Amino acid sequence: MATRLFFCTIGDASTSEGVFWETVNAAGVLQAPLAISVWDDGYGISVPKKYQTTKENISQVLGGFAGENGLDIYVGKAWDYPGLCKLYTESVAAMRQTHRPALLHIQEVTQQLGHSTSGDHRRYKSPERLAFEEEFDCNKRMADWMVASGIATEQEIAAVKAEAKKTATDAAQRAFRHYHDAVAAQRQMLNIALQAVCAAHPEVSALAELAADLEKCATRCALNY
Ligand SMILES: Cc1ncc(C[n+]2csc(CCOP(=O)(O)OP(=O)(O)O)c2C)c(N)n1
Ligand SMILES: [Mg+2]
Repeated sequence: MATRLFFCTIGDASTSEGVFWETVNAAGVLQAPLAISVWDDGYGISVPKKYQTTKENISQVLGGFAGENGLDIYVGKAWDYPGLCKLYTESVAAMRQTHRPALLHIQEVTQQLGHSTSGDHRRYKSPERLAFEEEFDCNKRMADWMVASGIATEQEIAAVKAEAKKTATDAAQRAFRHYHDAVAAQRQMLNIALQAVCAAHPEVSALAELAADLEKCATRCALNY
């Protein structure tokens, strides 16, 4: 019986890459107790899975690997927290008995903003999909479950959210200030050098224009700070 299991995770679109298939195949051949979770949000960055995954369904196309001497395939919904607890408890228990690898295809993962904070998923998701993500927001659903099962109160959830927001906002401001302070220091050095050159060559009007531009830029940055 396997005493140790191994867990790895990957996004749905990343399953298109060769290393995923090599891993799935090797885990099956070696009967390595590897639990592979695929977080399926239906997109690879902004590209929908109809351009990424055959049949738009990774667990379905992996069907040929299923069963004895292969791997066990489980499907769950990302927003269904109690369902996931059950799925993982059962699949892990089975893995300890069979020593078979498992693929856990977790569907309907929702995103807060898109692939990263530098993008905006409103650019590429339909209004219907955005409405679905609002309603089935995994964090919201988990909070609802915590309240319903008495793990936390609405107030406690609100406090956690407020604290998380403050932590993120403070960190963003610190990073912004750090960046701007570094730019301002460089600008000041440039200004000192430029003033010296202007004083040495008052006849070159382009230098004075450059100094004026730099001044304007500094004022604009200070206003935006
Ligand atoms: C080996 C490798 N190939 C390509 C990329 C470029 N890349 C970054 S994210 C991404 C798509 C990821 O999609 P998915 O796995 O579904 O994650 P999601 O964007 O949904 O979080 C790709 C192709 C990379 N980072 N590494
Ligand atoms: Mg994805």
